[in-house]
Amino acid sequence: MTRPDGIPDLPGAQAPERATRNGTGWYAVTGLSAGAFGIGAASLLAWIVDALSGATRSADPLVAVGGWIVDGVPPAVKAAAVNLFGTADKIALWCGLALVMGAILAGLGVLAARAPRLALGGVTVVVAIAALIVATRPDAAAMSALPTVGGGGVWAVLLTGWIGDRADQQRAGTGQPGLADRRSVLRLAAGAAAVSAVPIGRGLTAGSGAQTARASIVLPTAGATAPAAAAADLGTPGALPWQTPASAFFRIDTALRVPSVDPATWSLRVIGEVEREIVLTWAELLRKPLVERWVTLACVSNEVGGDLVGNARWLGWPVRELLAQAGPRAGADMVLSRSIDGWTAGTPLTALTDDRDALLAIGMNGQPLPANHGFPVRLVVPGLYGYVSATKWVTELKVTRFETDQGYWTPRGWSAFGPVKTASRIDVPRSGREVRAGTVAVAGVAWDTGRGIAAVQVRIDDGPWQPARLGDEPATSAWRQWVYTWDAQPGSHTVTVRAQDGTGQWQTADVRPSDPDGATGLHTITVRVV
Ligand SMILES: Nc1nc2c(c(=O)[nH]1)N[C@H]1C(S)=C(S)[C@@H](COP(=O)(O)O)O[C@H]1N2
Ligand SMILES: [Mo]
Repeated sequence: MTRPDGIPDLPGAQAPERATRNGTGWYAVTGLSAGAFGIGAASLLAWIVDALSGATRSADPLVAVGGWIVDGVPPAVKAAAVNLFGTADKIALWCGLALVMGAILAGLGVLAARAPRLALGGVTVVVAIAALIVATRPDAAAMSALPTVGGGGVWAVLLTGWIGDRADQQRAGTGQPGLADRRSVLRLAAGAAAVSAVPIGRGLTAGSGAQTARASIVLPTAGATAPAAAAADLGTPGALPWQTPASAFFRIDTALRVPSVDPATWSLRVIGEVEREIVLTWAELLRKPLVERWVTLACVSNEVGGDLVGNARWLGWPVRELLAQAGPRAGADMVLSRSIDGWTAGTPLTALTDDRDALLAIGMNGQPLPANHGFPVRLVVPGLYGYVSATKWVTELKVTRFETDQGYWTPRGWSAFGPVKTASRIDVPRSGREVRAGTVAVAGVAWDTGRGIAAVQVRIDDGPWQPARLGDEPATSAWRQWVYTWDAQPGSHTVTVRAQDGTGQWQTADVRPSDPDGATGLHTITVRVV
């Protein structure tokens, strides 16, 4: 037998040399595949356990550890990650997790060859930590940690078995490194297939129950329909539509996998400082008098000029009615809404009981909510940023106090209160573009989802503020389109916009970051006129 480098390969005699040349790599690869099989086994078991306990996907150690990292990273790291990766931050997290885990699995493989007991100790520690994380996730069920422990067992058995075999062969001088290398590569490939097959299989069947349910839903018609909005869209070429299609609507949440909730088993509990606790089922909700409202949803993380904002027609039952049935006790000033995956928002009780029509929404633009926008039921509250109000996959409303409870983002450095700040944005022309001299339509949107928009003005360079023409405002909770006809002269120019809210207050020009309660400052673009 000849090795690739031409030196004859004498079995046995070569073993020590090969061990130093290839041994570490072999053990690392074997460690990786043993761990991969363990993870695959854990995910497979989790699939079963989740199905048995009716949970969404809480028992999967990868999902639990990923979610634990998302919840635990310091706000500064999180902000840096979002800045660096944008909405790909979830993919970045998976890649980072894969790298770290790969290093641990490979490292324990190498260790197993030298100190098997120590390696087994390491495996035990890793599995124990993972099991602890799984068991303490907000959506953990009684048996949630079992799959992790089972997968850990598979990992330990394969690791000791494979590495023990190899060590035995080497000692007996019968090791056939070439064959062993090929085998370990096959094992690695099989292991990788094991870990990826489970999430892929789960993804393919994921929420098939919820998806079938969604497809067969016929939304009830609203007793009160949303006002006509035909004149809200100015139709400026290149501008975004006034009504944002669900497919183009921004998505923000901490869910690494979109929860799949079957409406048949969904219910909403109203608990806490109430006269009567309430459990509302999907069938009951569908029979309530529903209303349809235009509401623009804005994210507190939206930068000046950013696109984390969208406008849709929401169908739902005013939360006010539900809370009236529960009867909040005197002294309560907050509702802590909780989603099926444990995420929470703290909303002022008044925002849910006043006449702004905060909705327990089941429809978006005439369709059942898409899964990633909260199917089957979410909150939509005019005037408040999503992080303090717009709970998707909502399953619980706890009537409480700001001094007792905090929503998810508050201990992470964001304000407990998040009223939407007046903002305006230029969408055409795009910043940095060249435009032809002459008549140029400058257009965009302005929003203040509480007070509405009364006026928008545009300024070219350091010139005077000029009024923009406004589209209709069917609801003060919706954004408003505007257009300004500019007689553009050749050269480089800046264009700035500002909006006035329904009370006559102009948007502030003070530049502040989105942290802790929403960015301020005026959106300015630069255009070259030729
Ligand atoms: N369950 C759950 N609901 C959530 C969040 C979340 O992380 N989990 N994020 C909130 C935030 S910060 C925003 S801005 C809105 C975004 O709603 P969208 O994804 O439908 O646009 O959802 C809110 N609801
Ligand atoms: Mo947000």
